[in-house]
Amino acid sequence: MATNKILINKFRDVFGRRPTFEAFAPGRINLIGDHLDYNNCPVLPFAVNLRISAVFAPREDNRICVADSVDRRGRRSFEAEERIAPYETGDWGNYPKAAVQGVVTDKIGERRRFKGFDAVIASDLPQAGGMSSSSAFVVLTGMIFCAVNGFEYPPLGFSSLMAAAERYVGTQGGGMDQAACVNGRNGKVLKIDFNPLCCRPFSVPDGISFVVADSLIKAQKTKAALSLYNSKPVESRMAAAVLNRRLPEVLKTVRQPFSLGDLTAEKLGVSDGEIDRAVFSVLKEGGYTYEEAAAAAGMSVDELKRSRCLMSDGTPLPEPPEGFALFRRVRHVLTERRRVERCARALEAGDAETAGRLMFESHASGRDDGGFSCPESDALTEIARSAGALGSRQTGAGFGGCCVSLVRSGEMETFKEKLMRDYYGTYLNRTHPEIPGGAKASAVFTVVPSDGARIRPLSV
Ligand code: NG1
Repeated sequence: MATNKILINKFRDVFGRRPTFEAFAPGRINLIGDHLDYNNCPVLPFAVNLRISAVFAPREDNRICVADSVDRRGRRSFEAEERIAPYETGDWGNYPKAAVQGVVTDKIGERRRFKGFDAVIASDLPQAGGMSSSSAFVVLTGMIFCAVNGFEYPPLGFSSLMAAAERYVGTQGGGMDQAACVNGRNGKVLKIDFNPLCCRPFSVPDGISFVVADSLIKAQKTKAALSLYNSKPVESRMAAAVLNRRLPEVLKTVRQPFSLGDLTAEKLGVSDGEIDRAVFSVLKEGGYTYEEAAAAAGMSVDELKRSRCLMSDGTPLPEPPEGFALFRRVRHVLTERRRVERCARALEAGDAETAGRLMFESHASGRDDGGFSCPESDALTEIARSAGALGSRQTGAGFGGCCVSLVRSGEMETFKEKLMRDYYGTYLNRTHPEIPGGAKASAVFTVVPSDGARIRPLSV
């Protein structure tokens, strides 16, 4: 990571003046509960000690200029105005644009003119690694834009604003990343609930460490990767449409309209077993065609596509040859939310073994029912298991990226060595000989739960 001094010097070179503030926004690890947030189900992430940092100074006009500290990514410059046109899909400049557009849209009723800023940024987060470098960047630039304009939001309000703002880049995510980035607390894991958003920090048992291992399989947020991610929220919405029509026939306590996150024993006043029996009696196990899903939801195909199935480019999700796996997607959501609750209780009670076992089960659910794993993450978590991890799972959006393992602190060094040998040495060399050795050398590291995003004046 570039030190502040490097960032300050770079700022002087690029903008010909001194920066006046510094800021950072952390990435996050999700311990358990992926592809749940957009279904309003709880998740268990924490902000990490890796982050995007910036030094910045306000400008008198409405221009935002962001430069990368190492010139690798160049600079982006745009104006804060009512409608900010995006760069091409996948361009990093869309993240600050997303943040600024989000705040401008929220404030345009009370203010027509906005102040911009100059900033130099640096990141030590793995890119496309499932550690939310994109949301950290959105939160960072959103926070700077608010600061230079004197806008103040409460932390949960700002988290929700940034979650909605990030959809500008084309992802249909649910808000976990921005909430973890803003509300992170040193030494604490966050239990995050949605609708309404609530972040509860709690301590983790002594003597365990969180080890991250990057599978080195990258799911860049290109158009294809966006579609891969967005297919999951779309399938969830389709499943919810079918269940809204069919579930009340067999479960009398359900109140429409409901999301998958409303299907809990607490809300419905029945047991988990009864919910499962009802849900899986009305969903068929095989794939659905559009016609079948529309008929089950009591809609025309057109209405289903328009109301539930649109991707970020406005076209409906293409029907997979094997059909939409609604049964398995719902099974992932229902079982994973229970694992999240149990894992939170286990960690709070100091029971790392149970928490770890739930992480392994969670990975299997993401692989078999969620459909967002990949062979490399599967191999990596199995190698972590045989290297002594209490638990291990792919974290974040999936299709590659990082795995997080729960490891007894005293066993960390041997654990890391085994991972280096068996995954990066043997497995990856055989399956991906094109991945350079340098990337492998820095792919395993320990993370600690850390504070959320902050701004401070720079001392002169
Ligand atoms: P990452 O791993 O940061 O791309 C994405 C979504 C989250 C959540 C996870 C899966 C965005 C910005 N982030 O995270 O909301 O759905 O996948 O749990 O869309």
